[in-house]
Amino acid sequence: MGGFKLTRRKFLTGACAGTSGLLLSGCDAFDDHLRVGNGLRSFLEGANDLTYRVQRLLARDALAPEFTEADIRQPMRPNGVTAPDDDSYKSLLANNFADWRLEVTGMVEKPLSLSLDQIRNMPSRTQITRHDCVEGWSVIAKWTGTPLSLVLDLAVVRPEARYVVFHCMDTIDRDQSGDVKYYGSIDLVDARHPQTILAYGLNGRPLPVENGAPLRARVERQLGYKMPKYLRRLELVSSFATIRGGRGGFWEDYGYDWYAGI
Ligand SMILES: Nc1nc2c(c(=O)[nH]1)N[C@H]1C(S)=C(S)[C@@H](COP(=O)(O)O)O[C@H]1N2
Ligand SMILES: [Mo]
Repeated sequence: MGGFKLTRRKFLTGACAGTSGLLLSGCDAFDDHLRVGNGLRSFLEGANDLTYRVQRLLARDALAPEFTEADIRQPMRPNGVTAPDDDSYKSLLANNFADWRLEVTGMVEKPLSLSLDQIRNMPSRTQITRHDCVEGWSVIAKWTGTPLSLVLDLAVVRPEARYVVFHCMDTIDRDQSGDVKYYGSIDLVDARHPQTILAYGLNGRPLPVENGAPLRARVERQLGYKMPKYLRRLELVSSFATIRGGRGGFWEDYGYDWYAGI
């Protein structure tokens, strides 16, 4: 444990040495915050990834790179589940998602149930970004959707909420309790980040089934597995205790990092 702390301190000092004078003062403050007994320090030690700690303190609002139309050189590659064979999904699809609703539940003042039209009528954002999968491939594509922050504002998030959990419609696994549908989560900093959108459009067309129709998350500063497709419900929580294995996502419960910053 002592060794770990030393390594982390060294890393942070190194990270600060390479930055501008403006950020150096931030680094002084950072060191000060790391004194034993400081509340921030115990929070940091509870977080599960160094990138996460550094990003949250030094680059909360940094934007992921955006590209131009000319950079879109191939179709978006589908991955993971690409054709949910769940009956409930197939019947929603057969009706062009007219009966689909996005539920917003948990630690909110106003639980929501939004139709696709309601979501499409909200202000939108279009961004051309690079999707990086943990398997080692990347694709640049254009995504259109509603900023997640607007949906959270409509639902009025309670102060004790810390994470948004995404509940999906596709079965990714089966265990002793039955079908396991894909699930994942992000914190409220990423949830309110300007590039975090609930996307219904891909490369100028409606989002295809293989890429997550009718609605999928785009969380541009993290790897692909942090962007759940086939959304059906957003749940505001203060911990992952009630979310299956307790680590905040399907792949996380298999041992992947919860924070997959790029
Ligand atoms: N519901 C759901 N979301 C998911 C997955 C999945 O299997 N099911 N796979 C994840 C992974 S690993 C990646 S790389 C991206 C793939 O998105 P794409 O099909 O648009 O390429 O979706 C992510 N979100
Ligand atoms: Mo992935």
